[in-house]
Amino acid sequence: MSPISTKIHGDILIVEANNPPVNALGHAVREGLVKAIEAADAKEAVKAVVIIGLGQTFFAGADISEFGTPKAFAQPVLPQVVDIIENCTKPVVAAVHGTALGGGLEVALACHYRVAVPSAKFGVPEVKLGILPGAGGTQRLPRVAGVAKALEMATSGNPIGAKEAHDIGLVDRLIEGDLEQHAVAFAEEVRAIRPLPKSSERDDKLAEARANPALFDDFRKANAKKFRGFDAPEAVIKSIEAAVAKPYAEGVLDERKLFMELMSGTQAKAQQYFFFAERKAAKIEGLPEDTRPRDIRKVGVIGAGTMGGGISMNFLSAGIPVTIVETTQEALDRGTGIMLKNYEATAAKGRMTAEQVGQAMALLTPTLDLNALADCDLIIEAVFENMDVKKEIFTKLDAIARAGAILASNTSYLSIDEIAATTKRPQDVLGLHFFSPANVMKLLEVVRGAKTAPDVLVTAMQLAKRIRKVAVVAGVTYGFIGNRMLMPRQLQANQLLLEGASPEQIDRVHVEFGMPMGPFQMADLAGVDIGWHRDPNRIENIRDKLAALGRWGQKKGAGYYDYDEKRRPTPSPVVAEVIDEWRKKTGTEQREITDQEIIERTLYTMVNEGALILEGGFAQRASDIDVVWVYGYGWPVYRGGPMFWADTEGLAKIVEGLKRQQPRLGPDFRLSSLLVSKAEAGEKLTR
Ligand code: TC6
Repeated sequence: MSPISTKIHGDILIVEANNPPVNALGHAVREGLVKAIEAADAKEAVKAVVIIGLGQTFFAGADISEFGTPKAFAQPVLPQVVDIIENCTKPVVAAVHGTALGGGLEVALACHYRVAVPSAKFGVPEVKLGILPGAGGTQRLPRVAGVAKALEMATSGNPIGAKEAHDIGLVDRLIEGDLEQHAVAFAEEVRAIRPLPKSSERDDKLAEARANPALFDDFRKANAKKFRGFDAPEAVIKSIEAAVAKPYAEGVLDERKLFMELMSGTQAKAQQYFFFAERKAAKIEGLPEDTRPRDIRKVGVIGAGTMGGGISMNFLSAGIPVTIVETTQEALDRGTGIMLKNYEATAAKGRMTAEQVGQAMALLTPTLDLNALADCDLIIEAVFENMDVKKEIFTKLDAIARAGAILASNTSYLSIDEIAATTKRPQDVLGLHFFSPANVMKLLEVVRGAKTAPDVLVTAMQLAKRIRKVAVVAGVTYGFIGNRMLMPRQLQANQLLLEGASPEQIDRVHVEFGMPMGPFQMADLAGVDIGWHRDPNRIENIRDKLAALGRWGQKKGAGYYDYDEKRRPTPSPVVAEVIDEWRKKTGTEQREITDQEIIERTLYTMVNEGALILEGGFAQRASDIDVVWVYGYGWPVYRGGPMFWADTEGLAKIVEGLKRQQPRLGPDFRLSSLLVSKAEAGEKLTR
């Protein structure tokens, strides 16, 4: 049965799309749309057309699962579909609810009119998939919404709301009440108007940009940092430039060429892979199908430090009450004060109203009494990393928490099984590892203990979605997925310093690779003193020495780099001296280190660690590891994640590099047999 059906209301043809879950514009939908428009053209009795989506949304875009398959190019392709719609001899009205995204917005732009419910959203998220709106979107959107708005929407991929869309002329009428009924009434109003308004023929909104072509370079400069490394934003800009500089018929050809170039590139493949990786991460293999989540109405957080405060904010922002516990009034006041300040800073940026800040803070109950957690459905411990302290807390919680409450630890490294064993309810215990700053970072590692109950896991995954996190399930292994993979990278980076590389060189290689910062920049940001034993007489490595010298990173104006008052780094002669001293002390011979060696020793070893994690069953799938690294550590999404990147590099090349470097990788290095066997079989990690 075709996902497109039609019905007649008076002399208006209603074209309904029914392709759950998001009415993606797969081949059958495209075919159905063309047939419906052709029928409208052919039937004398039809005076206008309304296109509407059944279910939760208008068309949310092209069908991404068709990309890379022959279906994506099966006729009619979307550029043909939108032209057929625009060239319909009867007025066509797009009736939008949910999201008109990507190809969906391109369909709406090709319609002669657009009406929408106030909750509808409009966007061109293609850039997030490494491509551009390739069905006339870069040509029609600037003509309808203006060049500046089109640039912003198409390079960010972020949608705008219906009200804004209405204000800028993208939507002709906002509909309160029944969408179909009002869209039909609208179609009746406009049925006789000729000539039909065609987006591709509009010129008025291009005039400003034609008078000021420098706006494109200004836009490039203003966003250079954000676009660094990505191919798609520049192609989007070029394509919109063509819309301004050339007639429509030529502009679409430029758009097509740029689209095809992007689509055949590695970045598009990586970003499209990542789209599905993110959604797959939410699925847990092997759970009984009838597993139902537990009800979470109230959350308790132990510890009002940076982590505890940030974790609490997630729940407060989602409207879930939080009881936060500290050991002293001073710490409690400091913690809640910082939370309020963070909310106020968000409000100052216009992302929250003062009223919303008040509402969030009103849901917070600060207390010094652990017993106040007795009525919480979920309790998250967020105190410092010390197993004894954590065990003591969980023993107390076991006595306080109500039956069925979920007990979680925010530990970054420690064994959830050991923690769970201190309670009489290990089935209710799991790890919820948030990343700092916890109110901002999207990643949540959900650590599944040996005895964690299925419904506890399902609850955590559902709750993550409620607080807008991307959750990945990890097994109990030191450092879980993310931090475990960070360890070989850090070990090799430190060793490379001794062998002749500088912090600047190692960081540069990582930044050029696309990471937001290198290992030493990260250490300076997080604090060189983190995890330091604080004994100035016990100097075991370069980091200890820097910490003992008070070079604790950015906060002290000195770490692996020197910092000026604006926190701009410069290479430090003191650090160079410390490294030199340490080289002599350890008798390490200095040699020239190539950038390639840095990649092999810091990134290939991470890939190997990822493969060991898979081998040990500590991650469900390779793509989960990629989700951790993109959302938790800023791995460039245009490289897909470490596992996808390894596949694009070729596993044989990775194994060969690791074997070549093996003599330098230290006594604890173990080559993953999974990696080796996949390399030998010519297989991939992500498949
Ligand atoms: C484009 O249009 C290019 C045009 C140029 C042509 C020349 N295709 O996210 P959810 C699936 S590019 C296929 O969990 P939500 C998704 O995998 C496209 N599948 O739901 C998931 O499947 P599962 C531009 C899709 O309510 C299920 O639907 N458009 C697509 O949280 C539910 O998804 C976009 O980039 C798709 N386009 O959010 C929009 N979209 O259940 C991408 C979703 O098997 N989509 N699925 O795991 C979204 O941003 C969101 O899905 C949403 C709904 C906001 C529409």
